[in-house]
Amino acid sequence: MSIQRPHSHAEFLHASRLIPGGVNSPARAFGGVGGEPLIMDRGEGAYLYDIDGNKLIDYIGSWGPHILGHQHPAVKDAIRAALDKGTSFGAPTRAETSLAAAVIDAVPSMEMVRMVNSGTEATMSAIRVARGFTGRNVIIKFAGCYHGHVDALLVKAGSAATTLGVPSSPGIPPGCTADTLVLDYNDVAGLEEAFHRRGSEIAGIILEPVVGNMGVVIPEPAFRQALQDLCKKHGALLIFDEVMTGFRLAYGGAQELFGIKPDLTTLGKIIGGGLPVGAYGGRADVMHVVSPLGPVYQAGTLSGNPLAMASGLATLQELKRSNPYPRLASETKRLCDGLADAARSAGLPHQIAGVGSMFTLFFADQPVRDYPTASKSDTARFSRYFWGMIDEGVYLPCSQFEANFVSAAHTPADIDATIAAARRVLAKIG
Ligand code: KE4
Repeated sequence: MSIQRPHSHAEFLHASRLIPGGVNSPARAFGGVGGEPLIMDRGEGAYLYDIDGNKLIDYIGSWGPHILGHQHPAVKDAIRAALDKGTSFGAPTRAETSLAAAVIDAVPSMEMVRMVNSGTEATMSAIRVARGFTGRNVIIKFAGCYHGHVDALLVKAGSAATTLGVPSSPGIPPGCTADTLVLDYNDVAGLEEAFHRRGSEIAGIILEPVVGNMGVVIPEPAFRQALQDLCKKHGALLIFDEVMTGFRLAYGGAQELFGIKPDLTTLGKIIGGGLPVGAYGGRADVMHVVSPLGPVYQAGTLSGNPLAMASGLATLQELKRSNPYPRLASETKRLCDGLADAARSAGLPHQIAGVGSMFTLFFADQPVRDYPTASKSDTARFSRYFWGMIDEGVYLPCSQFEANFVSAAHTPADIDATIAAARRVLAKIG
């Protein structure tokens, strides 16, 4: 039964006359699946409600922030209390120190941290700090990883850049990316060759320690070891972009799962609890180059905004108090097993990749370990799956090249309903 969405259609036409593509971020544009986005009215727990009154089980969670679900009471209460003091002062507040302390407590590799307003600002700042600290220019990134819309990193980028077919964006002068070296994820030989040829020029490597932005791709052990060994040998900095994985895969992020201490880490999403926050930090000696302590400039009018700090701190405190991670992992695995069984029963080639509460169902007949293998996925079949699930009341990321997120608000009944819906949809999409 197709869900009816006349109000979304009218509102989207109106928005499209005022905002490019009718959206404030192309990831929401449904470009990869065709059709028009649903216009949302509100979120409650594991559910979104669109302006036509349709209720959907939400596996986007605002693209990661809502690990506790929408409108968690503790988060709302914290924002309300902060609001009663004002919204922004342009001066230091205790809230900023409190969130910094919570982040540093959770992520042992982070001895100092600077708050910014988005993941993009965090990664942009982190590569500037790496270049300023080492005095070198080259940054290595991996095809399919997405680190926000930073000029130097919008090269073979994942997420909506890939979804919409523009992984390397126009409008970026060659000089901005001349020092960006793009390799394939999990390619140890390629990494060794790059360091053999240009090791003395490499300021750092930035990567998603578990990729979400080409769909979920997991780093192989040899690749994880090579990253650390080569950076140490050549004096380059290892930068974990944990904007998505931070506080998602574990309270200490992917680096806690893998037992790796990167030199710098970027964060976002969950540390804002749904309000705009990004952060970068790491070794104290590296962070000492950051202005006003050192010469590497980085600033922001609303960085450390009190409302956002309150929202992020309440989120981290609730995660630490409730420790949802074991249940998130077991329920996500149950969901992935159910989806795999449904795809198998339907005779559809598929790969499932899941870590913690992040997962992707790829319509691919080979394991997905990098951008070339991810790109072989059947995106037309994904589109039929996506719309079939929408009609079943299940809201998935609108691209094959994104991660799905399970929240602490998803109930066992929600997981059961999602598996049952997938079984019906996959049986008929062909
Ligand atoms: P933002 O600037 O969107 O806050 O963060 C950029 C970013 C950096 N690093 C990683 C690993 C990320 O996943 C992101 C943003 N993720 C996308 C979803 N895949 C955000 C969705 C959007 O662009 O609207």
